[in-house]
Amino acid sequence: MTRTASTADVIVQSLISHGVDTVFGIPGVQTYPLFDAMARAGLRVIGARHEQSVAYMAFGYAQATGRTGVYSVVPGPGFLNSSAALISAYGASAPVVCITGEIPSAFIGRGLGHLHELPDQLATMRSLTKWAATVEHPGQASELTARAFYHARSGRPRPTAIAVPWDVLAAPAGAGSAVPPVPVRPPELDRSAIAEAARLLAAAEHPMIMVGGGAREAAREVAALARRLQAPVVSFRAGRGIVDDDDPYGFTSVAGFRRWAGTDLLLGIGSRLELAWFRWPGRPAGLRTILVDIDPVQAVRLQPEVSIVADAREAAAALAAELGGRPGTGPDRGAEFRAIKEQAASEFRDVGPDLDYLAAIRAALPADGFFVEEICQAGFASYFGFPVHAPRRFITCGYQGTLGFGYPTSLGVKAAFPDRAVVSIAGDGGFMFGIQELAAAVQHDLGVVAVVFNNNAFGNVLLDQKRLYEGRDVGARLHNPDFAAAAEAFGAAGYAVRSPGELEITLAKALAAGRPALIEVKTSIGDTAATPWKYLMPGWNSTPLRQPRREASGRHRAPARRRDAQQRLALAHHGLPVLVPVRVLAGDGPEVVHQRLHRLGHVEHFGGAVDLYPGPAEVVG
Ligand SMILES: Cc1ncc(C[n+]2csc(CCOP(=O)(O)OP(=O)(O)O)c2C)c(N)n1
Ligand SMILES: [Mg+2]
Repeated sequence: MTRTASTADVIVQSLISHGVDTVFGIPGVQTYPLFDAMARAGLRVIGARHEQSVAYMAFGYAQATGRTGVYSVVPGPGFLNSSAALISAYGASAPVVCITGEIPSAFIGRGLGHLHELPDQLATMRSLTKWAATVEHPGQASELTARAFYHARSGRPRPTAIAVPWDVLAAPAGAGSAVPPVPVRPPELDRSAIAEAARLLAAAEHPMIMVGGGAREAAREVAALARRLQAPVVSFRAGRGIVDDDDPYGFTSVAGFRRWAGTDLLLGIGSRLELAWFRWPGRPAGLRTILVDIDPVQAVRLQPEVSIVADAREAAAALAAELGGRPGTGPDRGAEFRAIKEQAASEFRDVGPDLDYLAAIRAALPADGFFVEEICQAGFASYFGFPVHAPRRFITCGYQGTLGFGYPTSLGVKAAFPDRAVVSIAGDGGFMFGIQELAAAVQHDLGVVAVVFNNNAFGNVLLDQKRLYEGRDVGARLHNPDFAAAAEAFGAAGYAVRSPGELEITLAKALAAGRPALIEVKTSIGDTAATPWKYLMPGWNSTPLRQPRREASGRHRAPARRRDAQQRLALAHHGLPVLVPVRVLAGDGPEVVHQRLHRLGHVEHFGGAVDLYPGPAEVVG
């Protein structure tokens, strides 16, 4: 009997025509036809034990390969479970396509309470992605799938999503024509902008290049440009490895900051320039700025002197070619840069044992292996303390800083590169967000080695609380399982170590075995000699959060409290983890407050007072 192709078959054929070889997913009744179609078509399906994990796996797959990662989940709660990963992929500019279900067409928007109904799922999808659509009819399936892939990759890569109502997914698709993949083309190079940028670059004495995830495909061109300009190439997270850390021109953020005050021109390539605009206090006087970014909106936000909206590789190559016709390279600064890097490395030694553990991982992990960071003490230190030798080898969550992303993300990396070593690090807190995926790792033979730094605490939070609240802490101490025994219970290899030397030996052994493994590093909160934050946020120490002053007279208390609130708001604006409700008397009225604050996160009338929960707010008066 010949089977009539359904909407699900059309979507699967479209996935295959877009080069998809793996879909991460958890099936449910609304998506049965899709999973059955994938099975019949021979697509590899990798499952997990929570929807957030399949989305993180797709994210890891995309970050490691540069190709589009695909995942599928049921609508409503299944989609929402994946949302933290989806918004992390958005933050990291990763091409990820989500294929979810939807309640039957006849129920959409009516609030009748169908299984997994969200009041407006499409609106929710749109708020977490660059582009989203509902496939309302089988005839739209091929085109909307092609659009999802196109938008995920065109311009600035970002996640997209399609939802297919239950009835539509199973419906016969008829003989509609398949829409082939639409090639993604970079914007035309603006030659006059290149010439203008080259003119500024040729005149600069101390230029600095700053790269982000958008420059990962331009490693060779960026390295050539760096030598032509005798400029350091600074990266913070996603840009790590674009220039090898062993290369004198490859700078971490800590080395970059040492050079910042003397910089006269900043050339950003595929970077949000988070360091220069947000983390490093102040700017060198007279700094000239050039920004190469495929996303034109970045230029609106950063207001560079010259904006080049372009593919990073094309623009870097064009800049080097344009500079070729101008007076030559200045004196070789290789030795000078190497000295700056050495000074920076000795400066951040005070971060303590985490650096020794990172060095142990580096020693055991081959240069082509992958390191997946996490939101933990060792993870923060790894931004500058873990040497990276090629782009896409340091897998980061980027600005979302989503606790728990690391381990499931690393499984997606391993699914893409089964023959390469993959190490995922995490704290005890973050790892427990995804510990159940040890089961998926064993089931799908994904031999990631997880290194879990166990200090029995949400250590980052606990350290902050102690510093900010007179030594008090709340909600940050943790009880944990015996991690090695838990790993063994899942069928993975489990180890526990107490020193960097032991970690190096054990990690080498676990990587050689190739099986899923967990190595618990038994540490304690007191082992954190110095916070890595002073290197990630060099202004941090110079603007400590003042405790409210205890003053004798009530007359002085109010202004002190207001100054403190303003200081907290300013810190919140700089992205520091401060969230303090500011209570304004009802008599003030929201207008008065609006005059003082830019862009309020949220204004709420409650019980006669107005509570302001500052989002990215700025105190202007
Ligand atoms: C999704 C999410 N929830 C909460 C946080 C806030 N947060 C940041 S670090 C942290 C604690 C991390 O603890 P752990 O993983 O044990 O690492 P440690 O700091 O102890 O090294 C928390 C709760 C976050 N960044 N992301
Ligand atoms: Mg911890």
